[in-house]
Amino acid sequence: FEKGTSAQSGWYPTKISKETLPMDSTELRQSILKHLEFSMGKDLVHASLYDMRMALTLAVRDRVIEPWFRATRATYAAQSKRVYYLSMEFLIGRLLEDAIMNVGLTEAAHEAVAGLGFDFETVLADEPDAALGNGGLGRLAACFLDSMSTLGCPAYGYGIRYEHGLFRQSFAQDGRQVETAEDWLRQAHGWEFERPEASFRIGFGGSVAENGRTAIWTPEDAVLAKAYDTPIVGWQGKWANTLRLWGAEALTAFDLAAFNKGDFTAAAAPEALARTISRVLYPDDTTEQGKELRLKQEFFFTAASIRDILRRFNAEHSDLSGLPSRVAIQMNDTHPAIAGPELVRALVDESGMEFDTAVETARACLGYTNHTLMPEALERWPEELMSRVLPRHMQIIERIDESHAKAHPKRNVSIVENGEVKMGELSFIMANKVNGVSALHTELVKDTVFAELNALHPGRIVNETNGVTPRRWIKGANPRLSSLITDTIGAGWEDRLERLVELEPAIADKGFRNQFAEIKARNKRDLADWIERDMGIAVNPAAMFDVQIKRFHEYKRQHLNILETIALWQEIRANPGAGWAPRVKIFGGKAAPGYVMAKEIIHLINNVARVINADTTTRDVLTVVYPPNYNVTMAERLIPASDLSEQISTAGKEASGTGNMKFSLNGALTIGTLDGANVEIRDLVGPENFFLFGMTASEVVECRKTPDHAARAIKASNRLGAAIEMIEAGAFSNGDTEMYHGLTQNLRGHDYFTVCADFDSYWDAQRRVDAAWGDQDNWTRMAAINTARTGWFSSDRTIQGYMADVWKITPMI
Ligand code: B1N
Repeated sequence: FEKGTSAQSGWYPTKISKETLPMDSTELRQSILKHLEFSMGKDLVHASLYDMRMALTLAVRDRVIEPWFRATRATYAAQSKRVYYLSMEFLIGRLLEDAIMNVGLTEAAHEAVAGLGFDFETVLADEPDAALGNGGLGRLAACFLDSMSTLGCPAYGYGIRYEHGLFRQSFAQDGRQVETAEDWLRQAHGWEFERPEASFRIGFGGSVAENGRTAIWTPEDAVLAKAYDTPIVGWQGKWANTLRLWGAEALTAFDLAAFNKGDFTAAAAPEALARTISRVLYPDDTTEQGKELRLKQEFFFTAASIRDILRRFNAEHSDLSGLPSRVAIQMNDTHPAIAGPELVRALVDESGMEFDTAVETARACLGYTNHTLMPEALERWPEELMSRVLPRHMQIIERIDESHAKAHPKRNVSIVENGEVKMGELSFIMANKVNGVSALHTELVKDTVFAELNALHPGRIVNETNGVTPRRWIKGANPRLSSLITDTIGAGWEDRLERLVELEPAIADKGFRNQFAEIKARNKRDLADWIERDMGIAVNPAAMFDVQIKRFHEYKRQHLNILETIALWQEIRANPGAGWAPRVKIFGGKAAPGYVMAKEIIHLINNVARVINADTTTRDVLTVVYPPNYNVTMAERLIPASDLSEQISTAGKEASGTGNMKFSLNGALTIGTLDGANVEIRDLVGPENFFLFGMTASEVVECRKTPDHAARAIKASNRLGAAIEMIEAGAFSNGDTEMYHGLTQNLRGHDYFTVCADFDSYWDAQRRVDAAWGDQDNWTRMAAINTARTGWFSSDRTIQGYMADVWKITPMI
């Protein structure tokens, strides 16, 4: 490294080493062969697909080491502030293709692998998805890692190395969701480095002894948190950060005395018990399970991360009052909210800092992102549980609560209430910035859940609208569109996505539109082939691909979509010659295993698909497909081939959405409500290029005040009434009239998510979609405008916002 000229840091890694120079395929081939032989212990003749994939992974990983070390050294030399992104979930998917792309080895790798007799795509497809997340929140964390590395923001992601990621979904039982354990770590994980030296003892339970100003916590049980590091390289390999995931192990792996007595089960018990902490990802999304194990998981990874952060700080500095100028800790929702009390505990009990100073110091380091307003998702822990599992932390929480109440005697806000610890309030009070994830969501955060706290701490709440990484979601997932973009506006848009506006003048050109349309058509043919191969369903690639992919939840209203599908089917049957726009309705997504209503909706969709797809009179114009086990890789396949993006949540319920952004960027038009980031998408693409329907957030609140809003809507809409009656009559359940009773009763009665009240508006918007589809060239124009105007949704822009407003960090490159 040489001292460079970077204005902020005084350090800049100017020297480009041999390792970062472009590599040719011969060199990469040598490296693959070396790893086949010395890492996998195979020669080429005997190499399996797995061997080849691992050898390629290790050869590519070698290329990531240099930027990784360089980034670490530059950060250290500049004594730069670092971001610590604490998240229960990192939904990173596959890593190989992304890394190859980021270090500029796509052509070389293709050539080298083909030259060794393997199909490149097949090798890439052999990598299992790292499904360490449920949905948007976890995928956002993964996009942020990519952007922080691309922007040269010194950062660590901290989370849990779950042995089993999100469950695998099948529809094996007559279209019902069946969950099986996912096993991504059965094979070696080629990207990670085990770090036994970075291990911490994490305690639970026990007792607290007062000792003057400080206290001594003596836990009853403890497990070992061991670090596993994965380098995350940014665009063009200029910078790499670390994703550090913690695995739980027993302190003493094995009870030899029990073993020697022949009790083999008892001998293995300590290890088995400890490991449960990092065994499974909770399959919740926006609903919380009040499980002791979940609380332990949260404390486990948060405490290990805080210790790691303090160890790194103490190795470089001696005065803990300087912590906030070196450390920015971001809490991804309330799951790591115990970071506040744990940091205070470390500062007070282990370093002798005065309590109030410790609280101030911790607050100056902490940021909190809120991702949902759903009341059931705002974490609350029974005081009894918290006191039992984390007795010292409970004391600290009470003291924070008391001093906050004392400072604001007139206001009625507390962290501990009715025997529960409210983690949202704790996070808010312990953070110097609290952010929402879209403009609308941030306003609702200010006006609803945190209205009182917002009044006490004006300016603490800021908005950082979500974004997605264009490297994975355009460059990697849609290479054809990427080439057209490069041909049209030149290279270098991948990390300057606002440049997509430069496409706009070209859209007036018929030749450009034809190319844009042809790319979509080819992506759709690829998807149609996959659907045929995978599910045995033949779909018409010229039909409109109408796609709703996301977790299943009543607020996301997949049932609104399937009701409209039923009504449409009936209308087509009644009027077959009316020139219907042919559609393929595609669904994808998982439901939390305990979420009965969401699973009923999944079951209904599969049964509706079975019945409609068997109708020869409508087959040419309407098909319903629902491939099982939706994940990141499936999203990469579906999004570039989509024409219509379904973003139809009840207004006020979807905090942001990020799939919505991926669709627009890839040239799909949106049918959607004024919810989450849909609002900002519509503002950017223009109302004429967006199919809006439904009530606004405040209209929904008003509507609910009329207790019979659903009954009235059903009465007013023959189509809706008929669709519900068909379900009730057993049309999709082989005559069983009881099967969907829970669902239809809910619609007719409570209908909290206002499916019925929004139905007619949705139907009308769908017919506007049909009409627009009739003019294919104009559809293409609108689709291209969506691509050109949504560059703002790059997660690079989002991260720049966090760096400026929340973390106060300047980039290192
Ligand atoms: O976070 C995404 C948003 O784009 C989505 O709108 C939002 O629904 C999602 C408990 C959650 N909010 N809350 C969760 C996940 C797991 C869990 O155990 C809650 N996920 C979201 C990114 O901002």
